[in-house]
Amino acid sequence: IRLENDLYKALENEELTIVYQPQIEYQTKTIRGVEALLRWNHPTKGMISPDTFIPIAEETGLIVPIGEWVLREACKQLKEWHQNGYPLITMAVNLSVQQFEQSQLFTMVEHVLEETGLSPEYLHLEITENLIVKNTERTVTTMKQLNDLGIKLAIDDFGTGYSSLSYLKKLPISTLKIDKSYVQDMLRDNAAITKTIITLAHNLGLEVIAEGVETKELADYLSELNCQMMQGYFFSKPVQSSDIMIKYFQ
Ligand code: G
Ligand code: G
Ligand code: MN
Ligand code: NA
Repeated sequence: IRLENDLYKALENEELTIVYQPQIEYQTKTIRGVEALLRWNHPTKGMISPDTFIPIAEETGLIVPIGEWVLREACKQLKEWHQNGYPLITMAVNLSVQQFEQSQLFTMVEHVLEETGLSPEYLHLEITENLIVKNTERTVTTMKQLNDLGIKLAIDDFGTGYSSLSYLKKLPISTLKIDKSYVQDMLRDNAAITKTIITLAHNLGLEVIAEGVETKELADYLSELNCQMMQGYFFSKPVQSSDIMIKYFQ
């Protein structure tokens, strides 16, 4: 209850910040995008992980204003980088199921893009298989509207949910993000699941991103398997926007 009350104040007290994790094309060693990840700098408890407070935000409905804030800040940041002449990278933002249950989600996203002047093609929205399992008329309509506008949809933590695969042909999905648990298992088992996801993505004409890449050995292995897009501590932890500039745009 305490944390819940604190979270109500966190937005207006400007205790929330966003860090960015690069998405790297390994073959060319270039940054192609970043993922925006929320952080809460609590006044007395210090940094609180999203794994702790996102569930509270989802239960209380606070994820709706918080999610809108993240989207606006992330789009503003990317537009600023583009305007400064930095590489035309993309911005990935995580969306919770509760945000999709809002009938205004599409209008909100459209409005944020207009307001920030960011072109929709640079925005990637990450959803999970939980949303796919729901498969309500509203979620399907919203996904199609977002896609029609030019926004790309990525399935986060792919392979960890309980959905069937048929949605990949029916819904406008652009990208599969291989969950870090599969990526990190690759060197221990025969990489069967990761290999299968990469092949599945290629056969369906989807992009594939490996998450949780922590070593060069893993990066080289993924590259051999024709998965070039990677995200993970081997390249960078999620960092402040200024660190992205210093490290990648100079
Ligand atoms: O960044 P890690 O940095 O600890 O993120 C932990 C979890 O929190 C991940 O599952 C991530 O998807 C989720 N998360 C981080 N930022 C956001 C956000 O802005 N919105 C939502 N819905 N989830 C987020
Ligand atoms: O949105 P998603 O559930 O994919 O959130 C990504 C999570 O993975 C965040 O908590 C982020 O900080 C974390 N992460 C990113 N790269 C690595 C990595 O290389 N190793 C591990 N263990 N976690 C990572
Ligand atoms: Mn994510
Ligand atoms: Na993930």
